[in-house]
Amino acid sequence: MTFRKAAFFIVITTLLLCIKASVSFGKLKVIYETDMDTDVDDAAALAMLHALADNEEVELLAVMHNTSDDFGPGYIDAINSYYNRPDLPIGSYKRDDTYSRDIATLLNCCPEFTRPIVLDPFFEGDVRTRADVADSHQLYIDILQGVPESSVTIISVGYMLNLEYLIKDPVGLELVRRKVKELVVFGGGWMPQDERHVLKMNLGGQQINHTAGMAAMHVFEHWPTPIHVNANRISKEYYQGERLKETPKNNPVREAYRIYRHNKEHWNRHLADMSAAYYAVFRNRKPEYWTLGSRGTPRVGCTRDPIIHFYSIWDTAEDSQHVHWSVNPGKFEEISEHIEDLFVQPPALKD
Ligand SMILES: [Ca+2]
Repeated sequence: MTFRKAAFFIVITTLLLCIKASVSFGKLKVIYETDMDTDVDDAAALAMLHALADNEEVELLAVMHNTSDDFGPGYIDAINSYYNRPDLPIGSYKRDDTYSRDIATLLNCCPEFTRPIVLDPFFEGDVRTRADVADSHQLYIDILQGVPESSVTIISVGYMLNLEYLIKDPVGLELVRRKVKELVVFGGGWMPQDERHVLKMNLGGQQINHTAGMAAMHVFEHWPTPIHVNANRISKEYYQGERLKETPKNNPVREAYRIYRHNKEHWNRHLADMSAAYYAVFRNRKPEYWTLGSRGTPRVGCTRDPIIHFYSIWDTAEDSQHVHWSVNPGKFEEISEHIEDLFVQPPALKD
């Protein structure tokens, strides 16, 4: 190689490395908080985040499991392994006081998909139960200590128990204040009118899990950085999931939908948790997709009413850093199709 050619090669290589570094710098750093096994949208939302990571739009830092159900972490590991990220850190809530399976038992619904997939050697992964993964609290501390200021987005689509205990610890609270840019939540129903809404399932439901309801109450009152909570959801005619049938049988998300929807006429299911993950990634790049409501504080209240124990209410305050967001109904079709494109996207090839 001549000197001129070598110099040209070095310049081009340096340029490409700089471009790659700048793209990498722009990736959204995400920690995903899930009550895996309450519903299958948690699974598809995680698949979607893996696809977005494959597409260089997201950097997944960790997945945190936030209930006392044992097999959620093993199932999360099955998804991570399927997407060729078997070493992606997983943390879990470790106390034995808040089971999301309670609602399934109570309503005689919602087939359990985590246990059968974790125990089936056909699916990848070497984690079984909560005992095999880190305590979410310590994992949060370790991760947040190692990231730049105001760089992390937490997407919370389950109970808030991990987050509650994180910010009850002064060290954790200070790390969140410094390192967490925002908390994006699905589990709302917050609207600006002075009206109470029944607390939604992602946050524990109206009366199912008292510990989860109390956790949401604490987090919304004390979280030190901006919170973005949903006010609506993508309506039923745009539900997705049927195309998972086109994916390989060892795809644990496909299997979850097969188990969950086996006696239904199709596999389409709501896009609740996916919409929050989608909002977190595309809220700035696609502002026409969203409607932002008034600023204020999402609050969870508690009554002694024999029917409704927990409720949510939006406490409007223009100087608040928190906001509620809605998906633009005119974009339901476009967004729902893109969400499904992402969660059926084949995993990137291994290096
Ligand atoms: Ca959920």
